[in-house]
Amino acid sequence: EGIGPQEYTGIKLKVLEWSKEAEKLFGTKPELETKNIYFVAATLRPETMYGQTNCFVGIEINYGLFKINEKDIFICTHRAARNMAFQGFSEERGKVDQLADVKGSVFIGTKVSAPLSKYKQVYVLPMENVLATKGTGVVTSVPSDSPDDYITLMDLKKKPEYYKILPSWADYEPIPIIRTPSYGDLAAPSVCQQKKINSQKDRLQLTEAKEMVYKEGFYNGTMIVGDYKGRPVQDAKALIKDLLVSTKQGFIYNE
Ligand code: A2H
Repeated sequence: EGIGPQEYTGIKLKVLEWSKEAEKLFGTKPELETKNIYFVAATLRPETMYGQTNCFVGIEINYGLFKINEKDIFICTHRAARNMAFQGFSEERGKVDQLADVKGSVFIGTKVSAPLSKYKQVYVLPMENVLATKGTGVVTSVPSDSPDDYITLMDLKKKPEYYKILPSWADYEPIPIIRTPSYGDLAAPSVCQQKKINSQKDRLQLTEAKEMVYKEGFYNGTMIVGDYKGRPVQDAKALIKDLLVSTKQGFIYNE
């Protein structure tokens, strides 16, 4: 990470059906009934959104429901909502309108729709390494191209009861979306296997894997799905970011 602001693409994952716990808290609130509620994830790789298989939150992290305007409510950390309020998201500059404050665990099992993904509905699942201090505190998961996302999804598939999830919530396969000369069409799974990474606790190995996959994807990757199929990732990245923003499925978020 360099000096100066980091530009993320914010991705809006619309709530389709609350988890049992969230339903108890929010399902009967009249002020939420007519609203569009979104988990907002921050990503550096908008071109990978075709491969989303789920959405991650930290179970111990505090999240808020924030009123953005008359129609829309965002779920993210307070820190991110405050930054957004200073970036022109709220009606009044710097004003944060928080409707609820809950731990991430409440959301596990919530069904959402992820923009551009081949899967029409995906689930909110727990990840151990989500930082409350980065992005929105919500991470959208692309196991084909993110070693962190891949290994976390494998952990969840292996030990659903330990993570307190239903096996069906993690029953999604990585989608081949980018072709690379060195690691094929599923770069993250291929590098994780090559480096014999076993779980999301292998932090050092994962950091290396992340670097390898990121570089190969960015410099040598070609899109094999979606609106810019056949284009190099280097060109597709900005085009897909613009597509997400112009269709209001995403937005630019700086920090
Ligand atoms: B990336 P940087 Cl396919 N805690 O998006 C932990 N990780 C977070 C986070 C948080 N609070 N907020 C965002 N991130 C993840 C896609 C992706 C990402 C792919 C490959 C690599 C990759 C799908 N997940 O990131 O520290 C998000 O995951 C590798 C760096 O600001 C976001 O982009 O550089 C990235 O980390 C931002 O990390």
